[in-house]
Amino acid sequence: MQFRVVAAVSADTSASPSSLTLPAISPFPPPTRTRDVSVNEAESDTVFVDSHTVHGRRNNQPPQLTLSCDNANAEPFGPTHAMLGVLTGDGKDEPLSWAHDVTENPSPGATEIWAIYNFTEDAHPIHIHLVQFEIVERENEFGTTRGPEAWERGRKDTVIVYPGEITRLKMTFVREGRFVWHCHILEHEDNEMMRPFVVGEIKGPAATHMHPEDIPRRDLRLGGAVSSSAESCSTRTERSRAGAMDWAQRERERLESAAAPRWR
Ligand SMILES: [Cu+2]
Repeated sequence: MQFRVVAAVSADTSASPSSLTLPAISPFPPPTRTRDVSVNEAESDTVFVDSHTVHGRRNNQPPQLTLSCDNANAEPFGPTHAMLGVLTGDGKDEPLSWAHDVTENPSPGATEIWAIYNFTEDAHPIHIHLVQFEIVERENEFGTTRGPEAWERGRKDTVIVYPGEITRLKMTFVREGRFVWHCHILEHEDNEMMRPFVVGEIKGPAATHMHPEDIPRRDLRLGGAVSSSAESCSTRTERSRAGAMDWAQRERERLESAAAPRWR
């Protein structure tokens, strides 16, 4: 393609963006409830390190971690996949898979605040289907809040949630039905970082009927990564791999079964 810049052949009647006035956004009604939801990381089943006191964000970790497997105090280390979930009563993260029961069930027309707690070490673009929300504020790990960025002050359907922060959104659920919310990083959304939510009556199954214990452990690429205590670690890796293969077979059978739920 080629374009050529030439002298104007007619008067320029376009408006400068700086002189434009955008239509006002009508505010949401006052929220009737707040939901605490979470963004989480599943830790490795096969990579362990010598125990350290505070697990999680990089700046909480000691400068040297030693790979360990047989140490009784060793802790799992190395995130395998990110998930969404809720908060426990005492404020801890509770990751839930796609298959778990619906936990977010707003009434049609309800206005709610969703407080998204990001327990991971990464920022995630979180997208909520079929709803337009307002970014109310973000709260960092020290309790300091700040408003949305200049480019985030209109209605949004995706928001970046930063690590160690609470991102609060306000929205009115005008459409009834079953929708999803998820991370928009492809590798994340395709790997269980997605949850259903239902506006109004939950029709059909509340969950996919897959037992939470059957959720696959996607820790297949780490075999041999642990140098010490190789036998114990490889045994653990093999168990993890076998469990995932079993799950994959059962999932294939479930999808092929005529009785499988068809609501997706
Ligand atoms: Cu993500």
